[in-house]
Amino acid sequence: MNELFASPLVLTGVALLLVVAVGLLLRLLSHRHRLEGLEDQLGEPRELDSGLDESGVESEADGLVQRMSKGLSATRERLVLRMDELFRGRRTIDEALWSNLEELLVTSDVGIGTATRLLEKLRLEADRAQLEDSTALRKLLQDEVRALLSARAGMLAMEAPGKGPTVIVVVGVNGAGKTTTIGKLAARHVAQGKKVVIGAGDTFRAAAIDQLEVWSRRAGAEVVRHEEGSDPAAVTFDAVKAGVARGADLVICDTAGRLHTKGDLMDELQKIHRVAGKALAGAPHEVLLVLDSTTGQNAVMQARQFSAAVGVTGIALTKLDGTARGGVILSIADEFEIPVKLIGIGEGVEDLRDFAPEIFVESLFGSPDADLGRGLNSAAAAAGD
Ligand SMILES: Nc1nc2c(ncn2[C@@H]2O[C@H](COP(=O)(O)OP(=O)(O)OP(=O)(O)O)[C@@H](O)[C@H]2O)c(=O)[nH]1
Ligand SMILES: [Mg+2]
Repeated sequence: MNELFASPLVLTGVALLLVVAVGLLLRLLSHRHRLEGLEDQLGEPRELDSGLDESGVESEADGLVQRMSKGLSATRERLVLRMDELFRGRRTIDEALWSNLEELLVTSDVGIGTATRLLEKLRLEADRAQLEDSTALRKLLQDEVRALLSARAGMLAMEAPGKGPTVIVVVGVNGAGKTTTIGKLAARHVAQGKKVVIGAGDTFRAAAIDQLEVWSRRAGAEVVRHEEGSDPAAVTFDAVKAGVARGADLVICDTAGRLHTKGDLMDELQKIHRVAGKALAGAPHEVLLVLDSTTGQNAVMQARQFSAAVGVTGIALTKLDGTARGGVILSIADEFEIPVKLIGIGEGVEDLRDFAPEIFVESLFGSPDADLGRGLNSAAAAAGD
């Protein structure tokens, strides 16, 4: 009797084990397959030049300004070349010129409030200096833009070596470029000899976790991941703890692309923030808001909503390449006291830059004589100083 019971039981047990084993194997294979597919999409990995020499200074100023200049060409066309057209047809400064200039700034995504403030300052300056020639006005505008952006530039807050990892939580709406920026940032720090742990806190989609894992592999960073659908705050907690335990220099936490209009999603970000602080006192050291510059004034609205919900400490402005809407950076600098720390100028691993207003303005405007070649060289020299 016992034997009769035992054998079907044993058989069922073995069958169940086999099913579980095959299931696990299939899952593993499909995971690998998905990662390989993603790697193919991302293309061949490229060697990363950190862009810094031994003393941490940008070593390739020439290349940098040229890349920036190329990346900003659409914004330059919309903003600066149209402005030059305006000035070319009108040597003297009159009311029509002011009003055309305002229209030009507003249609270049500078935003009406910022455009008005900028032009008011410019008028005062022009009156004070008794300017009559529109070319001098161009130079003045360039100086004002430089001053505005310089007031809002900043570097990522990195903890001193030996003080435990710097923790960065990266937030932003769907598709803004969070994961890509994390990948680039991780690669840059690994290239500088730092140990980097990445927390896959966007748990809403398995593909998001995989995408981050591919970037991490490329970058040479470690990834902490949970199952799809798990609690993002728990991933963040584990990633920060892992960073501390493994002696990492940097822990970067991804979050899901959130609909900024939904309050409960912002609650979740606040929870992630709190939990990071529980895992390591003082964390997160940065809350980096990623904004997509191609969305123009929408990016300004996102900055408003995210900074009201979580203490945003820095902005990464992505996709400045190939968009004519880069003028939005002026709005962001004007309306918020949050520094722009990083800019994205392409999809490649090396296409992330610290925001350097001097180089940015030079790349955008060229030299005051509209001699781009000379402008590029002088910016390169300045960056090499
Ligand atoms: N041209 C350009 N494309 C970029 C840049 N940064 C990101 N992208 C692209 O923008 C798309 C979205 O980037 P992701 O990093 O996946 O955005 P995300 O914010 O993580 O999106 P979700 O995970 O959906 O919330 C990808 O196709 C990136 O390659 C940039 O600086 N320039
Ligand atoms: Mg993502």
